[in-house]
Amino acid sequence: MQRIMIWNPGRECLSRKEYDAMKLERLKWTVRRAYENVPFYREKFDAIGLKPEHIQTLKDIEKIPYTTKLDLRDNYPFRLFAEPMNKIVRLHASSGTTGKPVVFGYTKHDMKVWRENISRIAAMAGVTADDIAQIVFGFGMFTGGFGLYQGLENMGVTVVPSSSGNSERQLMFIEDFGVTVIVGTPSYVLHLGELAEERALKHRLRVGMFGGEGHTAEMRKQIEKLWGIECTENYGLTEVQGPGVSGECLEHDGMHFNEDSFLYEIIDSDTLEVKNPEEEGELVLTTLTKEGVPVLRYRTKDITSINFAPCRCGRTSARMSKVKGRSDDMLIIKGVNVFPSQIESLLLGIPHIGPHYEIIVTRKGYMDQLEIKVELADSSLLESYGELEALTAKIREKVKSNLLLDAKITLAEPKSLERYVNGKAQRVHDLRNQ
Ligand code: DLL
Repeated sequence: MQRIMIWNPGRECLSRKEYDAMKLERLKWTVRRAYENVPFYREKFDAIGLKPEHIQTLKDIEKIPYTTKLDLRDNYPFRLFAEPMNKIVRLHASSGTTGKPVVFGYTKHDMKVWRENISRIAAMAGVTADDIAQIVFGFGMFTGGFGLYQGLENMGVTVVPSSSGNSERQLMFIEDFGVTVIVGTPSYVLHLGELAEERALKHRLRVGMFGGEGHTAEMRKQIEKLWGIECTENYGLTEVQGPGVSGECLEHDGMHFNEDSFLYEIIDSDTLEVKNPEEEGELVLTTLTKEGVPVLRYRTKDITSINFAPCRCGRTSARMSKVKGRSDDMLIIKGVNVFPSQIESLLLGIPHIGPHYEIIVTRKGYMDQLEIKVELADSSLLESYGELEALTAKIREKVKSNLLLDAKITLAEPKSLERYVNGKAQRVHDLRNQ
């Protein structure tokens, strides 16, 4: 078996006690800086009579109010910065499509930590300096492209920063450069895999590092089959850094947190109470080293749970489970709670249909209507009306028996449903409030 390196054993293999001590010290530092340098936090603290010195244990974090996306937006562009602009070396912005984005600044030290965090997750995926990695995440204000690039380069990996789009060129590089690692959103890598198969592309890819969006086990199987690679997944968000918050090792049993950089909590999205982190709930993150924009108790809306058991890979850092969905992605259709990932799981098990779909929810009078547009895997079925009917009925039945919802199923021609923003697939269209 290939020997996989742990990038920084001194940080990835601590005892729980050592992690907690380090986290407390860093939390105190972060809280004090946020209070002293960011009026938004000072006002929030003052409103409830909270002072930085009231944070004496990790549990004391519960005294601090949550921070939401709206809070961040209200402080556009730089009001959350804890350092003057001459200490900021990079700006990134969240990828919201409407209204003002949220802007984040990184100091030189923040960039160093970020590079380190990415190097760790890449090593988890089995990437080494011998690899050639093609990054098909968008490069720009999105943190995906630049975030992964700097950490891979830091390891000595040969980086091909091809960014997203222009699929034919992507395939040419993969083949001609002997690329061994592909880094991008799972939906885009799947799309490239379909094109590669059509062209019988010869390649040396062996590892996929995915992130920026979730993917189901079924989708992973399809990608592995198409490319013949081992898939790993990474999690992160612009609000606390970008990619590098957590990453999956080759044991494939959750994503290891960079615990020295981020403090995690799990809360109930409705009652806002802190839960046992091993139970499923909304992830709340606090930065522990961030100088540019420290963030306290940010509600990510991502639904996950934490596993503290040491991993077979040798790391002891806690792992988060695959993100089940976002609490604000959860659709309530005719009273039934549905995560898009549940629909994806159902669809990907059905032969003849491709991995691309759209979920459209509308309202007629008081009644919710669910439509699922599903792309056919190939055009051969288009010639037989009977087969199309049978396939539609099959999908409808599967949705009905699993989700107890009657959906209108529309089959779409192959390759008619692709839409990406920063390489992330846009799949859910909830039109009920329009
Ligand atoms: O997507 C950062 C990133 C880039 C992570 C590349 C990993 C790789 P944002 O654009 O701010 O940042 O989007 C963050 O994307 O709150 C999740 O809802 C979702 N997300 C990111 N990674 C995963 C994942 C980047 N592995 C938002 N599984 C997060 C599920 C993910 N959802």
